[in-house]
Amino acid sequence: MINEDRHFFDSDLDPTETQEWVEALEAVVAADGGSRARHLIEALVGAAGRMGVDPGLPLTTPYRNTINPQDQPPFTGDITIEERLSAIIRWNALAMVVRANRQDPSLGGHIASYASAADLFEVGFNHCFRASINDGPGDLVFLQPHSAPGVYARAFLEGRLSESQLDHYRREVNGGGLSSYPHPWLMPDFWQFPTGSMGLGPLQAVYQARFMRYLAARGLAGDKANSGDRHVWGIFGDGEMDEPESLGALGLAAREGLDNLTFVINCNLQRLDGPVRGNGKIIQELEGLFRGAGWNVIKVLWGSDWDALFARDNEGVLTEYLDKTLDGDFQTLAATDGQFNREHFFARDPRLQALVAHMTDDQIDRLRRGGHDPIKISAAYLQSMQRNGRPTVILAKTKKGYGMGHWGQGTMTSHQQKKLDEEALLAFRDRFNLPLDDDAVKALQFYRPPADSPEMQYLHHRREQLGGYLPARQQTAEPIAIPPLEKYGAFALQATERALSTTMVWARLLSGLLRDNELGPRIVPIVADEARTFGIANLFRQIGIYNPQGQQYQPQDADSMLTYREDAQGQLLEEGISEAGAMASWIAAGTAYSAHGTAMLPMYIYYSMFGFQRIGDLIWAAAEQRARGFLLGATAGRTTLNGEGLQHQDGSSHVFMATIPNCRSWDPAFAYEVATIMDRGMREMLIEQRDVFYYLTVMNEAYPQPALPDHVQPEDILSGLYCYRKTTTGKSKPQVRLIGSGTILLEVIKAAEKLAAMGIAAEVWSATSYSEVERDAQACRKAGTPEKSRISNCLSGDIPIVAASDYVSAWPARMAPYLDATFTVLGTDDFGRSDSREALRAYFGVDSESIVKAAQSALC
Ligand SMILES: Cc1ncc(C[n+]2csc(CCOP(=O)(O)OP(=O)(O)O)c2C)c(N)n1
Ligand SMILES: [Mg+2]
Repeated sequence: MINEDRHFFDSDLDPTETQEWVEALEAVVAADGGSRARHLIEALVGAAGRMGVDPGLPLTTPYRNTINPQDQPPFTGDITIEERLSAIIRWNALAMVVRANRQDPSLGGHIASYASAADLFEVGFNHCFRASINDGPGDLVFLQPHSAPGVYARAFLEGRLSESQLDHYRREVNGGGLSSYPHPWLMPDFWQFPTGSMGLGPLQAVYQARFMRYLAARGLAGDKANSGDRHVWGIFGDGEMDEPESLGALGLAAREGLDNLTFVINCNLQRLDGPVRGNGKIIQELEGLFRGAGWNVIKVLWGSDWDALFARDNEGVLTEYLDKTLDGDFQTLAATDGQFNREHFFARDPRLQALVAHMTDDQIDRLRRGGHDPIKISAAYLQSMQRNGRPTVILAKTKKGYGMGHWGQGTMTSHQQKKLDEEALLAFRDRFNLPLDDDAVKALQFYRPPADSPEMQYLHHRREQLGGYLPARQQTAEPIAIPPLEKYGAFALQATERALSTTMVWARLLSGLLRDNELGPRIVPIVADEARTFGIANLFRQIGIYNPQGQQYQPQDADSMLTYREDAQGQLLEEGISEAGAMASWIAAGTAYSAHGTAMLPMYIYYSMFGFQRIGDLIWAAAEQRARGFLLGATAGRTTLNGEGLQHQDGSSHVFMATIPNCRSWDPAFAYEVATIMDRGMREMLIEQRDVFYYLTVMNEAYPQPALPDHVQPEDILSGLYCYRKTTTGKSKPQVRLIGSGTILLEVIKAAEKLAAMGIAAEVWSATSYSEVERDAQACRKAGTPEKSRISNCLSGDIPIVAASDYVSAWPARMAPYLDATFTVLGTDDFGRSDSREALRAYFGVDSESIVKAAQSALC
């Protein structure tokens, strides 16, 4: 019955009537053009809605180019020279990978991806990607990671990389080599954005475009006229779009009207293992997703040589067959020759066959997909740069391994093809008319045309017009003065009667810093819907929440001191429940010194469990991108955040963090420690311009804060380990050493007092950072001077040591290899659970009682 109903509704009740409507529309188009027709359709759709009829409009358009040939702007380049240049770059990229693997087959590398993307890259480099605008910063370009060989090959032509560097592709250990993928850490003056982990590039591109707008709105972008013109480009893969991060910020980009952003998706229909959507059409799927999210979509599917075919296809039969051909079949059509395409595609319908009857098999073979035609690509790129309030995605259809013949074009295994035999190399040379003799081809010689050749002059001229060469990375910016700690943080150095948590201490320090005229505006506080949790809701009113649309509604709490205030010049980034988005904002702000020439200081405060554990890969990318700033892991510690239970209680973030070489992590217990660490961090990042970032765990347990002890110097706190209290029993030498960090230091102090009451002399140490201590010990050991390490200076001898932590025991245990004494570690090694702090600390064995027992047994 249901099926019959469906059949009833799907069938055309009155084909004649339908035909009349279509003809009426055709008449409107003929008389008044497409925009009038569009107006009428919109009016009809609106009317249908009012009548309660769901118009059920598709989000996709036919499988054709979005830009009609008659609307295409004239191509402004020299197509012959550009095609010669891209052929040479293709060759050098291929030669680089194959040479590396001749030297050492384990090195790897990719040929097929860049082969498919070369024209997408080259049109960008020749026409769009600006290195600088009026001497100010230029566009930001995110490049597909495994197409890096093409970028190196271009830089070689430009004279920015030497033949020897090309020859050391993926050989970096002895210097002078080239990274596998875009790695700013390893090539700091070259690569800007690490895109090696699929999905992080698209996400970051959105937030960079957004941050550009944020800087401009706040008057921090330098010359405002330039900043309005800057653009963010990202060339990504169609397979990469499967990553949740790739699509996760589409809504934000549309909502905030980021028309300074273009995604170019190289739709070669394949990923590593096989087709992206064998049974479907990835381009149509992406079109629907992006259009639904509010983006402009420009499809670049067919090259110029298809224009004539479409023009003659009066019945729309070509479009119909392209529409119904699956990607899996398109892949086979890419992997085969003209004859096969004629027999298996065009022969499906006599009308199709007739369309190509005048063409030879070779001509059919050379029919280009849109993503291989610079003329079609540049039309799309130029259109995407027109500001219409929406971001743009360009869906470019290509062939994976384009030009690699049956050795790689469209083959299921093309992604990992990195060896080509001589026959394949010679065929590649012929396919792209490269000026190389057989011997040069077999020897995989790199080719650079003479400096005075038209190609080289053209190449340099184009880049000159676009403000210089790309990619290129700026490494420093103007330093920013840091106010003296006493000016904003004196309270933190004195004892407080009032109980304060370290989160509250941090918030107070932040408030003070925000008031500093020079540093204040450069701070970018970031939250992912937890400002109230961490007690910084006052910032809503104080500095405003950034929203490019300002606040068009009357907030419910307008009369409150803490009113929820959105503002077009707001300073706080409230990212909603998106830790990945918040982290991408943190990266944009933390690398603003490089990407925008304006140093900023991001402080992102979040539930500590949803940091390294949830978005660790983004933090890793931030590290390699040399981001500078503070990450605040709040409500940290497995027993300190007590009620929230297993999923929230963080006992491991410090262990993850310790694996990131330029992240300095801290687990402070007291206000003066927090203040000292913040002060040092800001100096290190903004004045000394060192590429480090700080991870600080801050807690929600409030207790009276002690004053900075007289015997403690800032260097002691910053070394990661210092003596907080000498023995209290009057004995000259301690019998046991107790170490604690974070709130557990208070349990350690209590334990020391209990031990003293038993007549046992205990020394109390605060470990502000086990990883700093361990890194120092490791460095001293490597340098052959272990006796100079902080550990040796503080903890040498055979006095038993007990360390207690709110983190897993692996965190303090980092010190174990460097200690001579008996070392007992108490940690929180288990799933978390809900209960009172006392109960949890007893359960995990990190309360004062457990510490006393551990000390007693260590003394036995
Ligand atoms: C997060 C992550 N997972 C897996 C990979 C390994 N990887 C690199 S490229 C690739 C396939 C990419 O396919 P696509 O995005 O379609 O790019 P194409 O090479 O086809 O242009 C994979 C799986 C990676 N780099 N990052
Ligand atoms: Mg692909």
